[in-house]
Amino acid sequence: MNDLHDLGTLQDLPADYVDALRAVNLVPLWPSLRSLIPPGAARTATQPTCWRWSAIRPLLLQAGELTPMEKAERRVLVLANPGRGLDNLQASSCIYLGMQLVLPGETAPNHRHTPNAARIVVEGEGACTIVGGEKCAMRHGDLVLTPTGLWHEHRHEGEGPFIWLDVLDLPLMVYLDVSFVLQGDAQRDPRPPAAYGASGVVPRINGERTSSAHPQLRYDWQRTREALEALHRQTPREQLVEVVYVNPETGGDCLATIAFSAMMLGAGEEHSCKRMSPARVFHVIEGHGHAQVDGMRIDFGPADTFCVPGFATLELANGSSAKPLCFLTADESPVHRKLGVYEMCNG
Ligand code: 1HN
Repeated sequence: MNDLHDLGTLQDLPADYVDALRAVNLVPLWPSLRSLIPPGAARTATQPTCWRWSAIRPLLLQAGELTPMEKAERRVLVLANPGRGLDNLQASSCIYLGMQLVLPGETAPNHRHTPNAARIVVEGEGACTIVGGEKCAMRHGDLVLTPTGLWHEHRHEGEGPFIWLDVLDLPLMVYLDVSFVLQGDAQRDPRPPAAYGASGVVPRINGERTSSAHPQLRYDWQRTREALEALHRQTPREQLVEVVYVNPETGGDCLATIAFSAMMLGAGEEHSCKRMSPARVFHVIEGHGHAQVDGMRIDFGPADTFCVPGFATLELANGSSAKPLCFLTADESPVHRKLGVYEMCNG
């Protein structure tokens, strides 16, 4: 059924015919058809890639010496996938990754933009992100959301460098021609989070429940880790221990385009993961081990980040016989689901 004819190339046509077409902005489909819809399986330019913390950290600290915040607005080194062209600043088709540095006393100015963003805290103490007037503390392993359209700025009131991993749907927004930013004045008198900070409760003001499209912006790593540990205790060894970051009001993905999860592999555990269509990014919160991504071995340790292309085979192994291995992951599944392709690709 998938035995299709070779459709040839543009060179099979007379050059003056192709020129006549192009002169009136026409192009024949058939020479491109097989690469546009390859028979049987999709293709991706995304390559399995690992970005090592030991390589990133010194270069990022150097950026802190070379480039003041006023010259950068956001002082970031982008984790670019070589298969997609480094200058395209893409980890995968929809996901952008960057490691951002804020130094003590610095502020990354207030702005809002169409791309959805999230931060995973890697190193440091005493910084915060103010998102939509809410002051979100940032501690190691926390996930802090900056959904589309919300004002956000970063402040570092502690000591030493502060570093986090930015995860954005920027490539998608750029592709859709909707990527833009608005600058704003600093947000005054930010309030602490009032909803879902601890117990799943939300404020009621004058008898009415408050409502927000994104009721929870900060997900505390220590609480997530406790949930993973509890789940690990009650899960059979062959089953992967994973929790998904949800919007607590809807139960849906916490951002519209990128899904986030946390994973724990107990001491000595290994897992073969299901092949999935969405590309996926893994960031190591604690522990070390290795992955086989389409047969390519990636060794990783704390704060390393690696990317698994869509449809790739994936095996994960904890390299420690004593300690757990924990990841935060980000993947493109919300886009695949909304486009209706998820079922056909992963059925
Ligand atoms: C952005 O707004 C931030 O707010 C970080 O920290 C990285 C990359 C591209 C476009 C906007 C931030 C970004 C970004």
